[in-house]
Amino acid sequence: MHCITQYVRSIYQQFVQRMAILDILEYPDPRLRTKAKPIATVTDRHRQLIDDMLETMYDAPGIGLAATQVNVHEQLIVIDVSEGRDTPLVFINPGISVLDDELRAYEEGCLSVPDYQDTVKRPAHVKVQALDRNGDPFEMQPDDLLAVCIQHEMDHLNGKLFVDYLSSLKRQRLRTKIAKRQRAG
Ligand code: K1U
Ligand code: ZN
Repeated sequence: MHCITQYVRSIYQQFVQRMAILDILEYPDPRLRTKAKPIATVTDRHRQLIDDMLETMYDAPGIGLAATQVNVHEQLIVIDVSEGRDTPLVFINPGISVLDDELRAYEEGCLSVPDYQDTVKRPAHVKVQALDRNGDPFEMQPDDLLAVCIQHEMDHLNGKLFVDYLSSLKRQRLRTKIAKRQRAG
């Protein structure tokens, strides 16, 4: 993260607003399978959750986080794919339409599946509609990593994980790796 961005953020948090680092649920926690509910009205409670989720995402570090991953089952996502880590995006009640048949393969990771990456193919061209942190609607046609990340985070809101796209052999290997790690403490 750029030093100046980090410095400004830490001063802001210290004096202006209290934020919290939230616990991230880890696969195979069954709570990750919960379907998130739409948010009827965006309130200050949601804005606090957004700030806490951004703080948690930057701290992890990650490029996205869905409310499901912090055990809040409402349709809310935060993302920052910028190089400077200074362009936070918020998507409330996101909807997606696939624009054509083209798929793109990308090596994905997940904060709920630590130390594991694998390739997933997803639609390359999508249109996303959502509400922002003030409850105002917006629409965008994201490219590249942002398109991948939005789809990954929207899957979380539907109780789906990127490992669900993998072969059963790969998923079995992953479960064995996690079980071994848990035994080792
Ligand atoms: O949803 C999540 O668990 C966050 C996940 C998002 C994601 C990454 C890659 C492809 C699709 C979706 C992550 O952020 S994993 C960590 C990561 O990719 C990363 C962390 C620091 C710098 C750059 C990338
Ligand atoms: Zn994830």
